[in-house]
Amino acid sequence: MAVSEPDCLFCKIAAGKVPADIVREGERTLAFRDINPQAPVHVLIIPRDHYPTAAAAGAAGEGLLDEIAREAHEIAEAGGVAEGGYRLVFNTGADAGQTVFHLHGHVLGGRGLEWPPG
Ligand code: IU
Repeated sequence: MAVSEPDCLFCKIAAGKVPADIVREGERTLAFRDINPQAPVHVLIIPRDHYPTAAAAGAAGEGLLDEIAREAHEIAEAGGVAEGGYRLVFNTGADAGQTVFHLHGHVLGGRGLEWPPG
């Protein structure tokens, strides 16, 4: 598994080469505000290493998805939406709406979120 992909936007954000509104920095992860927010709280959590999807990160067996889930809850608490509820989403594949193929968990909260999603 490549640690970094030269043409990957989120690898560039992780390396500090492209600016982002960073809310949290971990040793293995980085969280920043989505540039096109879909809810009052909309933060993306990415691994610093390049995994194209949640499935790829899960298969690597390094506990990254667990870490992202923990961080999502801390971000939700900091954003005041943990008690009311929030959504942690991994769009996986083009049909699911994934447009950036560097794993990212969306943390969405602060408004009523409908189900089923569009
Ligand atoms: P998706 O699950 O791959 O569709 O999510 C990609 C997200 O990345 C989407 O919500 C975009 O608004 C967001 N994003 C961003 O925050 N900054 C960028 O420079 C780009 C996309 I390109």
